[in-house]
Amino acid sequence: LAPGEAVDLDNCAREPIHIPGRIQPRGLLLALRTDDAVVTQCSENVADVLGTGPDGVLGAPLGHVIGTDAARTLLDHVAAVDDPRLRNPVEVTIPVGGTAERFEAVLHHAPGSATATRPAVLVVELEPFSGHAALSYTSTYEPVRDALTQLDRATSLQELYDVAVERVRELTGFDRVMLYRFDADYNGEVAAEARREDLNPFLGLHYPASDIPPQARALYEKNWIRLISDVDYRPVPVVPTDDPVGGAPLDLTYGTLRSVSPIHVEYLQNMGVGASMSISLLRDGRLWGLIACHHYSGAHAPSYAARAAAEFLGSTLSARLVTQAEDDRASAARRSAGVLARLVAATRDDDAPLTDALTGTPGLLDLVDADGAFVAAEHRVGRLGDVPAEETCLRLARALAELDVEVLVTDRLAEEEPELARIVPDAAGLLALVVPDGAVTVWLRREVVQSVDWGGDPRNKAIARREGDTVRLSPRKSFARWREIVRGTSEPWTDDQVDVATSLRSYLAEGLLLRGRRDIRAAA
Ligand code: BLA
Repeated sequence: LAPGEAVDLDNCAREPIHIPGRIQPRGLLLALRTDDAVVTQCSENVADVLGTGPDGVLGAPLGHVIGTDAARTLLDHVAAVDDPRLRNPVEVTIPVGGTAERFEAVLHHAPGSATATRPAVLVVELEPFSGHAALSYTSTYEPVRDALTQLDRATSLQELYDVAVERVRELTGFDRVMLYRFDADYNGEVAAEARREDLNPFLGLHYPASDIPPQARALYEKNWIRLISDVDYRPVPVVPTDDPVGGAPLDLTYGTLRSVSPIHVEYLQNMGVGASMSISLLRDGRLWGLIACHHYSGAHAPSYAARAAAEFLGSTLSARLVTQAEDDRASAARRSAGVLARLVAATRDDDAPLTDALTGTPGLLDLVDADGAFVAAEHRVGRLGDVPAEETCLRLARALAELDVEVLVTDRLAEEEPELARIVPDAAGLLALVVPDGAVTVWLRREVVQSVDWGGDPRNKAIARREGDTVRLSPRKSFARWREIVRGTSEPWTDDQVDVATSLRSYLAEGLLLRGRRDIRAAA
């Protein structure tokens, strides 16, 4: 952004977050040419960690910077594997001021850095060894194996989500772990949650698509895990900013230390978050959701191994989600076919009014989930769940009968059918079946719950909101804007729900015709 330029949703999506030119200070970064292992760029904090400043590091061979043994270990490793990312981390011991210190090295080739005449740039990120046995059998393999067994046993999507968040929380120790699922427009909902008991639940809350702009989503499709271990960190510049060989800023798409967008940092601070981590959930290569983790009591940095284990769970979950979604759909279809058969059988009983047949056990709400449903037929109204008074139902039924439609489906009633919305102002979603001169059947859904109070502190205490005067679009304002955009929409009706309702309509039309014939015969 140009100095003084206000942040809005458009330039927010243009922020080039893959080339921030800075890193988070929990580790240090070295970039080197792969042909001669000479360091071409480094993070300014090398002096704090290694005791030698950028002047002593830039232009020096890797062996001079981290010691010949550590350099050999890393370079051999890179020579042995195609994609160094697949075998991270590498443990190394580096002499620092006379003592040997242990580090986890995370390696990758900077994307796009190799050309016909130039070998790739190797990015080495070094994080001090976190102390506990990072790669031990008990700390990672066992919980992962248990989690996989549990994921395997799960019989519904919700159970999969619940297992995933519980296990990721156990592996990584975050205060709150959420499964955040996108809708078709990338608005999201917290679909599962494991949290410290004293925290307010976020389960069921909705957030706008603009909270995670498109370039961030694209990045998360490539790099499946990111950790912001201390939201209040001071970014450390990478020097020189441009790679002296390629002449471009270092691409940190795959960097684990990549510095975070300042807007997102403010967002997390507003939420009272001290550390944040996300794991991508993909479906056919596209971002489907995130496992989003928060820590509230300051910084939090799980070891690379724990993160890798969490990422592995995320990718296993991603694979399971597809088959489970199909299984869930198939069993929902079987269930609704059963309900449909029983409803239709009930309507074929000439002695019972149609309104009773559709509002008994099972009833219309067992066929299609909604907040309320009613049927108007034979001068009666049968109501279920949260529906308006009988008089209002009749007015709506008459208005629908005049529309000359057989099936009407909308999840934004006020926008698409303003006349009908005036009759039922509390409804945002409507699914209606009209059999002319026979019956009108209606399911209604309320506006989706979309209120989240950003002023509310997840730790149940009031937080002081920072009022930055350079950043005018605070995450909070973006939320207010989103409310305006999606005002008046309900949960969408699925194709399966519309299909089964449409089948019911055919049976009702046929049944009403039969009843009519019998009535005529009886009268004759
Ligand atoms: C990134 N926004 C993110 C991320 C999440 C969210 C999970 C990924 C990074 C991380 O793990 O922290 C959003 N976090 C949420 C949501 C919940 C949560 C919805 O916990 C719900 C519980 N964000 C804004 C606005 C802009 C914006 C208005 O609200 C832009 C003007 C930007 N969000 C933004 C950017 C990133 C981001 C740029 C990428 C951060 C990065 O990786 O550098």
